[in-house]
Amino acid sequence: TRLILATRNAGKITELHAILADAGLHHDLVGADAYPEIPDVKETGVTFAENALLKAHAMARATGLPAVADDSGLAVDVLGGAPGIFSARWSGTHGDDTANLNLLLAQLADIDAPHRTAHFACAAALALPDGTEHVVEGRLQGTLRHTPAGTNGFGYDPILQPDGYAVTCAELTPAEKNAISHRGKAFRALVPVVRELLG
Ligand code: ITT
Ligand code: NA
Repeated sequence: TRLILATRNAGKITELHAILADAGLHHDLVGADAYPEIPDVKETGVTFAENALLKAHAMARATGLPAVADDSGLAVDVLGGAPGIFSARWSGTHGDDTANLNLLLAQLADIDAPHRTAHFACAAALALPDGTEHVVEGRLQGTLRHTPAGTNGFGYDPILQPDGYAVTCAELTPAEKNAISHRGKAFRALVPVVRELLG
């Protein structure tokens, strides 16, 4: 059966294919770009979970097919959890990873090591056309570098160093990142629910 990945973020789609396949999910996974006629829903929620559910429900309703969505971001402790749900448009331009990362680094320029704690958060939502829903969250705790390092991954990966590691997420291989990431944790927790509801 078909399961829609209700996202247009290429970095997420790449990771989700690997995470879901490794978890043994054998559905026909199709990204939102396969449905160009369906408009993006407004992310009006105030939490990752609310926004992930909004995106999953909108896609399931519009297609009549089950859909999973990912809402995620970086929460910086010294900024009170920002950029949080605004991570994709922190610089003002939605999806400009380089501008978003550079603005955040500038805002943290005077903050030194002990206070550079942060985490990635991901809400993974499943919605069925009949309105059935489920959402789970995962986190990856770490600290923020002053200078980006590494070219793997996307978004803020070059500046987040996971706790217990001496490298950034962008210096991990995709498999290493997925094994510990917020997205890996959230979607691996969602898989049993997908199995139970979709078979
Ligand atoms: P969709 O809504 O279509 O899924 P989006 O990019 O707008 O795509 P979000 O609103 O969830 O998605 O924004 C997520 C942002 O958080 C993303 O642009 C990154 O900057 C950041 N982010 C999320 N997961 C990340 C990860 O694993 N590594 C680095 N940055 C991440
Ligand atoms: Na969002």
